[in-house]
Amino acid sequence: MKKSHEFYMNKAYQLARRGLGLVSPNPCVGAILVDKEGNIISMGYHKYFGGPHAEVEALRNLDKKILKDATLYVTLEPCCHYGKTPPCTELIVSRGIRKVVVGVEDKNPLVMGKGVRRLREAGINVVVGVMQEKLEEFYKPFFKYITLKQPYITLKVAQSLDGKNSVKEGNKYLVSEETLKYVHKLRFYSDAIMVGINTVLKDNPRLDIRYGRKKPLLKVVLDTHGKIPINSNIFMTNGNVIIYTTNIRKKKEHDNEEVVYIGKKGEYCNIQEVLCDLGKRGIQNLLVEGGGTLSYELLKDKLVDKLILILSPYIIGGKNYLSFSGEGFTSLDKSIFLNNYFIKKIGRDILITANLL
Ligand code: AOF
Ligand code: ZN
Repeated sequence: MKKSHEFYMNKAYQLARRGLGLVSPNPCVGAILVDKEGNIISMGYHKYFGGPHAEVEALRNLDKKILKDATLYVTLEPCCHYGKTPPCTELIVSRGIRKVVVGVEDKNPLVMGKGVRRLREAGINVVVGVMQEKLEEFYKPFFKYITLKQPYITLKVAQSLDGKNSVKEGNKYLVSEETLKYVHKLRFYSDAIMVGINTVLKDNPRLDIRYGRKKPLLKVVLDTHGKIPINSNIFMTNGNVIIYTTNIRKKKEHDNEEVVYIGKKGEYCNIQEVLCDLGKRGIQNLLVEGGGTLSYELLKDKLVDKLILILSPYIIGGKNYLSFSGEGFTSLDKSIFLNNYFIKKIGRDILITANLL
């Protein structure tokens, strides 16, 4: 039996999600083909960077006779340009498909409505904007990257109820096992993970993926004065490390290390310069994991796209280990206010997520 556009688009979206963490800086895209009775006859998704697009995967090995009456559902507007792969619009036209349902228009300047126009010019019936809101949200990182060449920034902070991210004898995790698994999934979905030097000095984190699916992660440290110890754990784990510093005496000391000299802004590395450099390197999803100074500075400069705040039900007290430090805002008007947020419980912890931009 035939189902709604939303039903099939949701299937395509679930497929698209399988590419999370694997296709960047390209977008995750899913496509399904439905026959005139409403049966799903084929599916495809973008599996790896530079690989075939979702539409190509879905149309593979199908007879033209079947395609003539089929509807193609695709989460993102089909491309109409020659990139690493040929335009999907031409494939769709040449295979004789007569109906295409698109989730959202692509904001890639090379496409931006031109894909839909090309299909319509070829006489194809095109519907645009199914599950639009959800997909606009899903493609935020890709749309930011492709229009501004800057990474989408997710700030993840795990803290006690009273806003402390550690304790003096900090040898145990603040958060539960379930939360750790969630955090490692967030890492998998990211292209790079960034911390400030104080986090390296205090916690000596590994910043790798230890739960679930694994991949090498690019680790980024903002180390204004070039203080990172040579034997820090992040050099010992899988993946490269970039140290951004203003200190030209700081030299590369490991095979997996790159030192990038940048300018200063106030007391710190010029973060805009860092973000442009990461964008040039194809980093679309940047996960920031503290510490207090970096978290505060990013919020103050309105650079955080998404905040993920994890509250672990401890009260620690004291003056140290603040998960947001820096100078602090001097009035509520200037402070960060979450207009809209979403709350969920994971294990014994509370997860708050909010879009800030
Ligand atoms: C993808 N996968 O399934 C779709 C994309 O260099 P190319 O040929 O891989 O083209 C990349 C662009 O194609 C990308 O920026 C996006 O605008 C469009 N659609 N890309 O990687 C897909 N449908
Ligand atoms: Zn394409």
